[in-house]
Amino acid sequence: MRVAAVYDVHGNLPALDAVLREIEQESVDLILVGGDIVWGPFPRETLDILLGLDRARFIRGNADREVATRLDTTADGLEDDITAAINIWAADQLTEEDSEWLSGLETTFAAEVDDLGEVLFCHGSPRSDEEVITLLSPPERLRDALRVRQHTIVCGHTHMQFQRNLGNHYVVNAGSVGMPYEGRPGAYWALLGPRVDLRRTDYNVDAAVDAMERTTCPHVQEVFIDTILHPPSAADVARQFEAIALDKTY
Ligand SMILES: [Mn+2]
Repeated sequence: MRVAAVYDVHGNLPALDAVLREIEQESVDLILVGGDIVWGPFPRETLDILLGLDRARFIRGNADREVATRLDTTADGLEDDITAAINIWAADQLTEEDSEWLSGLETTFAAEVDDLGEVLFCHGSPRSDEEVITLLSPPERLRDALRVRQHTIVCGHTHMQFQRNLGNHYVVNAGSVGMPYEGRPGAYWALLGPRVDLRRTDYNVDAAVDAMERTTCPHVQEVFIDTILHPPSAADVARQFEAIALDKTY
């Protein structure tokens, strides 16, 4: 099987459209949507496009869970007003049914991929939709997290592409379609089978910015527009995530 891994779209419809057009040129058997679908400026349209695909399978990201449960700052563990405002706004764009569907998604998915064998797809790590795996993660921190039978694990969540050995596993980060931390604009995803092919698709970022400005999404400028125009570098973000991960348990 040949799988397109489409992660962390974050409601960036123009970026998703460009990636899906490119996927049409490849003969893929499955589009694996790796979570963090709706937390972004076009939740409704993004979900509709993805639900209309045949051959798509979905796993849930932390942001989908937070939108679906309308997580705000009155809940434990969320202190960030901006995230909360976007959670509530995105939830308001969806139906009750959509939220139930998002909440009920599985958190991992396994598929037999050409030449790679059985590959495990997850959002953060196999055991948590929030655990970070980055370019810089030390293998010891992830020893327990990666205790699964599959050799190859595909993740996302940290919005940076890589492929690296971690302990006895080969870990691929598919990158982010809608909100990459790659130092360079574009829509990032991965094609698996027979090789691991980390892909970057160009799209019209200026047109996407114009469309985002016309939404009522709160904090759209600082959270989404600034990020897609001027993505931070993977190395800088990896250092920040690794510092935070030192104090967390999953
Ligand atoms: Mn995430």
